[in-house]
Amino acid sequence: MPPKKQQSVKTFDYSGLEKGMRLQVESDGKYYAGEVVTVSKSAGRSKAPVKVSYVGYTGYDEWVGGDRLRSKALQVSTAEAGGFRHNIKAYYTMPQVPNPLLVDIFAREKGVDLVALEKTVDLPSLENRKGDSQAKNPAGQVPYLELRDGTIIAESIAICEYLEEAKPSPPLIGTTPKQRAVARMWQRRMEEHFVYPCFNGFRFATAHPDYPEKSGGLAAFKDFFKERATPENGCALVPEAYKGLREWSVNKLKWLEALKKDSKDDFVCGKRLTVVDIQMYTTIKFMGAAGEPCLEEMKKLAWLSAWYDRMDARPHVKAAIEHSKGLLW
Ligand SMILES: N[C@@H](CCC(=O)N[C@@H](CS)C(=O)NCC(=O)O)C(=O)O
Repeated sequence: MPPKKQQSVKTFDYSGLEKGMRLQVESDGKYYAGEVVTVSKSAGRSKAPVKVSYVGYTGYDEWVGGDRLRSKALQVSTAEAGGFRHNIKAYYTMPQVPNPLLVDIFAREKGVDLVALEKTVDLPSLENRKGDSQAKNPAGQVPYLELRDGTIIAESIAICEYLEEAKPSPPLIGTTPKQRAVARMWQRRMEEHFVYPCFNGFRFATAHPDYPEKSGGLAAFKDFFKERATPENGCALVPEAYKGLREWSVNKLKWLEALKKDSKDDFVCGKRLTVVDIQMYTTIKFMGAAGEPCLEEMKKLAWLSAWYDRMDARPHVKAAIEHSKGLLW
């Protein structure tokens, strides 16, 4: 028997539609000129969230879904039947550590339930660096997704991009090329000059004789990366660089503060939450709890401190932090 043809299911992102916008509305198989009256965010209206009026006809306003609309502002993505989440077989993670926490918060903010797909990989026992886990993700780290067709998607930002494309709404990168480019610009800036100097400052410090007494840090992490950041794994530890890397990451926080302190921005990328806020938040949260200087230094910076409190207060962030309890908090 030939394989069953998979049915195509469309997902609509209505966030680009605004009151008064002109669009085309289908009625009885014909498209008419219409106008957006309102866009509802209520769950009860999710199948037909757009109230439209027909231009030139009064009294025919109705609630419709994306299947009956044509507009450049309406984003449409096609997932296989059952939705894209159905295509994810497992989510390999250890919720207590920063990169999984980034993906966890991103998924929760998007309304994607990854928790039900979680398979915990035990990092302390090096489970991630051997056997099945290492075979699946040769980079030897978490998090990563395993799709039903066997594809592995590792690298936290690649996972976030995948979730964003598969479920565009609510957007955490962007709905237009310009929005996406601006969000990615901020993400790369802060990753290059804050997140990775901070991560490597931590990794290298744990391998230095100063650690933890003179350097600050936690005894439990002493030499944690000795069998991980090895030449065989394509890595190196450069213990003597730890102070410079810490300084670099804190300098970038100060740089961001100087740019933002007189702004009305609530988020790094401007007025909306994007992936960079989540990546920075999870880095500061974990590294601060691990005794790295970024949290204490950030508390001296007014805009960043207020931003961090805003992130902390988000219901999905709180839920993810609760889920990640047991190691450093
Ligand atoms: N570039 C990777 C980094 C992943 C990463 O650093 N994972 C850490 C946990 S936050 C890990 O698996 N550490 C254990 C190890 O390196 O052995 C990503 O963005 O996902």
